[in-house]
Amino acid sequence: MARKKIALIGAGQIGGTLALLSGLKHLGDVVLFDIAEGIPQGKALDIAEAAPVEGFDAKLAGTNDYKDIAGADVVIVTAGVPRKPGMSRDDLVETNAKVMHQVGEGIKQYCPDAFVICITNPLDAMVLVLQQASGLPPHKVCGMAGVLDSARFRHFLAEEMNVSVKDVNAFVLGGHGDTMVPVTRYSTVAGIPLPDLVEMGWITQERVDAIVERTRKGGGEIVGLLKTGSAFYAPASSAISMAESYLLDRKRVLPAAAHLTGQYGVNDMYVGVPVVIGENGIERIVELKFTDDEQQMFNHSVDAVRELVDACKKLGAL
Ligand code: A3D
Repeated sequence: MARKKIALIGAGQIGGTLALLSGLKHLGDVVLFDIAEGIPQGKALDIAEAAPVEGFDAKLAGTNDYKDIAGADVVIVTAGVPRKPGMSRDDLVETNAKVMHQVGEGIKQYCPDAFVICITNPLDAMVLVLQQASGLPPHKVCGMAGVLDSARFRHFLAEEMNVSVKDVNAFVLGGHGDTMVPVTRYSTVAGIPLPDLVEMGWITQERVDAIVERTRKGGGEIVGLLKTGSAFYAPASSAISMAESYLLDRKRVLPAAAHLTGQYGVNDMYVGVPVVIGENGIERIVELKFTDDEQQMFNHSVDAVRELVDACKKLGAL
């Protein structure tokens, strides 16, 4: 059986980490694409030279030519600009929408059968621009944010309760911004929901509230520390778990920005919801029953995404 091919559009901080993780996890051959000359070539060669030490056989190539992504099974898109301190994700709309158009054209021409995962911010709007520009069916194009936001939530909860991160499950839904919705009722430790853990005295409601707030601002916390860019290790790990679920048909249930057609009362927009990812891409959208409070928070988050989509429409990007 031929090796799978993973195309990484954008060879920056996340792109380079994605390439290394793809090698370490034996996902397939990797092509790193970037408009910057030398960067994708240099990173590909550097990671190829790690392969004998790590013991993986993937071929790694760097390129500035879209034709080299031909036939890719998975495309992960990080092309664009990240946030600097003081910037919100929304400040990136104009620049990154143009980039999504170029990337969409490249995908349309060279790998129309790929499963595409967008990471470029502002995520929920950029994935819609990318899907439309690529012409791929919506179930083959999704956005990574929920796995990362949930991983942040899981990390903070595990640290607080002094338990293994493996046993902490959590869902963060809605748009990838400060209005995202960490759903505490569906967040568990070994199957025990957070509200029960509060009753059991494992964690106080005040700490849960503080962790929800820290999760919402998790990206900004890292931007503030790094000063020159945004998070890249955890975003790369998160996207790789989605790619793996597609390539290995694992049918994992993960939060992802998916194209909604009426679910959760949302139409023709990408918003973070739980989905099943398998060999057919986004195979199912899981519709949770929200409480009134949760529905209100979710609607508020969807409104923030709608504003970004409208901004893209004004710019002529959609
Ligand atoms: P960075 O290290 O700057 O890499 C971006 C790369 O894109 C650079 O190497 C650029 O040369 C390249 N690039 C720019 N324009 C183009 C183009 N037209 N075609 C191809 N390549 C191009 O950024 P990063 O890797 O840290 O972040 C990448 C994106 O991910 C940014 O938009 C971030 O805001 C976003 N991000 C999203 C999340 C989510 O959870 C959704 C988390 C972290 C970062």
